[in-house]
Amino acid sequence: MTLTLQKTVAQVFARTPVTDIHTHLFDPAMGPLLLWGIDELLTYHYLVAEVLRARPETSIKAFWTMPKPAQADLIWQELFVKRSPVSEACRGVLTVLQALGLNANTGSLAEIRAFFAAQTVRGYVDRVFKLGGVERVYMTNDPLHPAERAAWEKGFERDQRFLAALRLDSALKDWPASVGALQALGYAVDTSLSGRTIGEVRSYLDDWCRKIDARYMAISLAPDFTYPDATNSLTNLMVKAVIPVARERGIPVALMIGVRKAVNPYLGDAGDSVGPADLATVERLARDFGDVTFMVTLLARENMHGLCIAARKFKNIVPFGCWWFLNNPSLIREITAMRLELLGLSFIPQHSDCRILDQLIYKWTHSRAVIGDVLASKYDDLAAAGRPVAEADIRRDLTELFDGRLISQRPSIS
Ligand code: HDL
Ligand code: ZN
Repeated sequence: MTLTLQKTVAQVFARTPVTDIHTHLFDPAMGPLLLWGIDELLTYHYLVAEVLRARPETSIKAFWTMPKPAQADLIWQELFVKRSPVSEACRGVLTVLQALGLNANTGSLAEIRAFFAAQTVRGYVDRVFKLGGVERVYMTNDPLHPAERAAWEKGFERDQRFLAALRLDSALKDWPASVGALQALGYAVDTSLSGRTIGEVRSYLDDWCRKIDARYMAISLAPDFTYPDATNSLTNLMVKAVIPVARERGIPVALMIGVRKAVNPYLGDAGDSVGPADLATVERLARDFGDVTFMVTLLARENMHGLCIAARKFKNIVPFGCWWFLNNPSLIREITAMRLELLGLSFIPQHSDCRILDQLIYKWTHSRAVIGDVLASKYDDLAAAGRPVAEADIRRDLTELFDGRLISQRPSIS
């Protein structure tokens, strides 16, 4: 690869702001729901799993009873001081500190904590968005989460950089577990999926999509999620409530498939694992609901090629991101090359999945480096085939890949 081309792509990409279509961040007006700072960074559930591997004699229960700063101190000592922080989650913390001009070669977090104590959330949001080259992010919004619902019901002036996505896991995934919570919100659902219940679930979806201005609805699904399946409550709720509301509102449904929840329940958010999804289910949904856009991200590496093929068969499938356990340089490289080769530019290469604001800096710095490199190699191939790209082409392509436009596409049914 010619260095100038790789350098040119990197320079153009650095100046191309991204739309981050899946995060767990919150509008700063929603208060403590937005996590930021070194103690949150270090106690990210990825690093909790890693510190317990470094110190297997540590009782997981004892770890969770430690105050968060003490957890952070332990993680810093075990993963960053006593060992080389080679994991992607560790390297990410270093990238953030470096971007902020903070010294990571220290055994004490005191100076770093002092820096964060001196920040205001609004000023820090601006700084992180700038350092990460991020224009806007999509939140993961769950009205059944009491603290989040309280913020929405109290009302606040929206920061236009934080768009909403209605997350459906708590309302639908373990039906009828959520019936009480939905009833408490005034929706006359019952445990059966009677016509009235379906209608009330559709009202819940419609009411909250409107209230938060949801740009898509999302749900994570187990590997064995199947469609059709007349006997399965979740499948019926997806088909009879979620998809019709998505069609009426003209918004996509994001299917996030392959999560095996709480395989180690003691680990909390770090306790989920992975399994291969059924791609035929994704294809049948896209086939039967051709006028609805399905944003699809899968958790198993072995599903990545099949997802590209499914997207070639159905234009209303939009693969997005290298999700969670796939969000590592070696896999981002493999997946992005596969997608460019099979889908051209008709996919969304990445989302950050950030839970902590500061992570926008590292997740996008690391992803830009790898994705830019892969794209440059494809441009190299074009030059070798007599079709060199100009800087304007690179800027146009990167904007198309990262401005989130595919979320707004409206596929015709045939
Ligand atoms: O379900 C999801 O949206 C996942 O991204 C989970 O939140 C997961 O715990 C995570 O944070 N992955 O990065
Ligand atoms: Zn997520």
